Amino acid sequence: MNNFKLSLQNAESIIVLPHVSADGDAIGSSLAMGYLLKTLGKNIRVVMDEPVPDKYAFLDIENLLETYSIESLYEADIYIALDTGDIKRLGNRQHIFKGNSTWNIDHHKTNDGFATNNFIDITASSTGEIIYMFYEYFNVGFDKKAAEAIFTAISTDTGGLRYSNTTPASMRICAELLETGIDIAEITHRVFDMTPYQKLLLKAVAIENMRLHYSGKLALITLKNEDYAFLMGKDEYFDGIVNIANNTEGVLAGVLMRETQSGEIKVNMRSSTDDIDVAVFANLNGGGGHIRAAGFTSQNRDFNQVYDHIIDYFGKILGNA
Ligand SMILES: [Mn+2]
Repeated sequence: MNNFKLSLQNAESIIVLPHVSADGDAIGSSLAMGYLLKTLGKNIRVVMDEPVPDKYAFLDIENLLETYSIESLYEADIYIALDTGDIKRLGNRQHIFKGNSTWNIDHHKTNDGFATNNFIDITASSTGEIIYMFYEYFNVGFDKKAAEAIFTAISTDTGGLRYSNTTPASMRICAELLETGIDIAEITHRVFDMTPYQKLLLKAVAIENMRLHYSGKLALITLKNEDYAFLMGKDEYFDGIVNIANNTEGVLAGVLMRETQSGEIKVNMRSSTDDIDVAVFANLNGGGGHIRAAGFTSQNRDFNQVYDHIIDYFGKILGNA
């Protein structure tokens, strides 16, 4: 953190970059970092790969979030990638992230240290939790908007302080954030409960297309383009769909594989036991993640090839599980 402080001394303009398909941790931690750096007198831009998902728009009180455009210039003294395990997760913005003053602040164990400065804390539940520590380090107090952003970040990655990555520290930090008077019932309702109708339809299709394999230990949801044409590009609705598979009783590994409009196959995986490390399979395929949550994108294989690959792989690891 001292190095970060040093590099800020010579910097005026800073661009913050959350990962593609930004979730609550990516957006919450980016906004909180943005607010912190603004308080420290810096010029801040937070550049997303895609439009802000509706469900997180309430966090952007200062209209700090902008969507990447190929026509725009992105010159800054420092570039900070947040919650981003590898450079590919910056999507269309990979070329922005350049120069000698790039920072990679993250909590993913698979993070490959792609920046000139890397601050990785794999004991943190979320990147939001790391940003909280930056506030402490710079001795900047929390206002409500910063507290809401960090709470959303921690809450997203810990499933509302319920997942195994929840630590006593996560809970203490959330208690501190609660002191600012944030409305956690409202945030929780927006982040976890409220469902747009189209997402409900997507869930229905996902359940219909789910098949169990290996005596019900693997649940695999397959979706082709035509199965979800009604979403009309609202890719953010895929957030959490894989959990339908993994939350089915008896399932040890849940997988969602879907075709995208550009012809790629996206694979999301969840495991319900630390004995099955889905990050291994993700890494083998050029992706990344955690033991219980990982994924990859396959560019040059067709749907059936990826399907067979998944079935074969999980057959080997679930055969004796
Ligand atoms: Mn995260």
